[in-house]
Amino acid sequence: MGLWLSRLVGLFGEKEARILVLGLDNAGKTTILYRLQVGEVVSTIPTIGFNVETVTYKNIKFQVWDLGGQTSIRPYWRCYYPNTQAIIYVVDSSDTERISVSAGEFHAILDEDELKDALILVYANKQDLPGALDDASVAEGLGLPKIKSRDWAIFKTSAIKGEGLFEGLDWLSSMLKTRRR
Ligand SMILES: Nc1nc2c(ncn2[C@@H]2O[C@H](COP(=O)(O)OP(=O)(O)OP(=O)(O)O)[C@@H](O)[C@H]2O)c(=O)[nH]1
Ligand SMILES: [Mg+2]
Repeated sequence: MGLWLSRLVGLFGEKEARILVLGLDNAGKTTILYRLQVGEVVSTIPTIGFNVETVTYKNIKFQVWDLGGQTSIRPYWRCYYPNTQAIIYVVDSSDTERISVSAGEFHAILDEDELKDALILVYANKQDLPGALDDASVAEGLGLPKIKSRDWAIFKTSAIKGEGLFEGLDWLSSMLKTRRR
């Protein structure tokens, strides 16, 4: 497609965006992917490798990559970084013991040159569980308030109840629409 035509499609038609869903193992990434795609809770097993699905929302075709979060496979995340417009970083808000481990992985992502322009959407997931940290506490735990040079947002979610997920996509789609590509 010619450049002018692709710009025209970008203006009036469907826009596409490549999104990576990252976060520690058991955060709820795969559950979130299928909640967004089919609107249901699916039963999951730990992801070895990835799942990829297309979610069309607000006239944007999101190509959503859900990567496995176990320690031994986190080094492979970087293979998926090129051409990524946004990261959805998922935190198990009830896993208070590992919030600092999650923060470490999160900052490693922010430091990646290939992701320097990527939007950062954080899901403080598992809000339905007792003792879950709220969004302000998860933000604090990740060191989000100190980040001034990036576009970021945090949303409270429960993938099980289906809450908060599309509010996050609303933010992403409005941010993506203001960016020219
Ligand atoms: N209570 C509750 N459980 C959740 C929520 N989201 C996911 N889970 C559960 O958490 C467990 C792990 O979910 P997954 O979606 O497989 O986690 P993951 O982040 O994909 O894990 P890896 O593939 O190992 O990286 C499953 O038992 C889910 O049902 C939530 O919002 N609330
Ligand atoms: Mg998974």
